[in-house]
Amino acid sequence: MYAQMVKSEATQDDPDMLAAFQARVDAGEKIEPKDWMPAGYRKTLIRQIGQHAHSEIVGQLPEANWIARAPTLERKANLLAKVQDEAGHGLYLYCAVETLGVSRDELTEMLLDGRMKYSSIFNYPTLTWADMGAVGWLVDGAAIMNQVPLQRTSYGPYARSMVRICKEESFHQRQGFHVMMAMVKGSEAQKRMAQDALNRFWYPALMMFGPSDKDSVHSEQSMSWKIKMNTNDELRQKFVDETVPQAEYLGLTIPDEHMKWNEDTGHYDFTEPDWSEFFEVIQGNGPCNVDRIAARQKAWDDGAWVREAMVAHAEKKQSRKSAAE
Ligand code: FAQ
Repeated sequence: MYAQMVKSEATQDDPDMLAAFQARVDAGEKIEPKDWMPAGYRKTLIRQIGQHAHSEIVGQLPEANWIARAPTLERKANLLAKVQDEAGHGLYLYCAVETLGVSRDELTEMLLDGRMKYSSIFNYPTLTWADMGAVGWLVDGAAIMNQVPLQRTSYGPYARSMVRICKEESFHQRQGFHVMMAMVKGSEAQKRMAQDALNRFWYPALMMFGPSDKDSVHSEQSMSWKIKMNTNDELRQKFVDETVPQAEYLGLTIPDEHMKWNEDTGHYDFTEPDWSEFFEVIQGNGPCNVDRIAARQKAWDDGAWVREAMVAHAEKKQSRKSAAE
């Protein structure tokens, strides 16, 4: 269905229609599901929103790892609620992407056979309880930095889904920071765990914003269509500028000896992540890629009977309705 739709739009991408579409985007109008859109716009949205939805769902796995081992009942309830929120975010985003003519089943199949990606960050393991603090503080912190501007993105269903997601992600970020505060005020061993979590998650968090602008394939077109509102490097810099003082407040050290406030630019100078590691991770060679996809594959296989039962029920209902007419 999706392939047919893109093909028919490609033949319609005449210059006048493209210019009229661009004028609507430039004027800040929202594009809605039934509006005409260039095939490339639809394709880019499906890629980005679908990848975002998969990230929310796969992103539950590193945290689910700690639900049964949370140190107190309160921490356990908070973590459980956070993981449930991520499931909700995945569902809003799958609904948003389905308005573009691709089904959730197709999206899942594309994730499982490697045609679609999910965020690089979720291919790193969560080794200690302090990682639950670091994930909330840094990973949700980076997610918000990227997603707040997306509330103004040009595609209506995506922009609207971002509103609630951002509110919930802000809460998650604070919850993570609160875990870090408790760790740094605890014993020496707890403080060391917090520093170790920051050391391991700092560069993977910076990678969440995507490759540096010179290597970003999609940014230019996505920004002109207002699918993206900022470049990857702009958001990464903003994240660094906001996070360094938070680390100082916690009494932790960012693992970057070149991190320095630059009076001239009004920003922190920092060391770029190791981009070869990033490209390895997004090609499937990170520490947890195999486990993450295996977990999603198992969930998909285990759910097959539910999907079959729902189809059988719908067919039965339809045949009863037809017989009564
Ligand atoms: N991971 O040309 P660009 C969360 C790929 S939500 C994997 O710059 P673009 C909540 C990119 O797809 C986190 N792949 O790409 C949570 C492209 O490859 P392709 C997810 C990446 O799309 C918290 C290639 O590299 N958020 O964490 C990544 O213009 C805690 C070239 O890159 C979103 O998805 C990456 N990090 O910019 C859940 C936000 N970066 O597809 C649980 C929406 C790049 O051509 C617990 N997405 N690639 O094969 C975006 O804003 C954009 O898609 C970017 C990438 C900025 C991620």
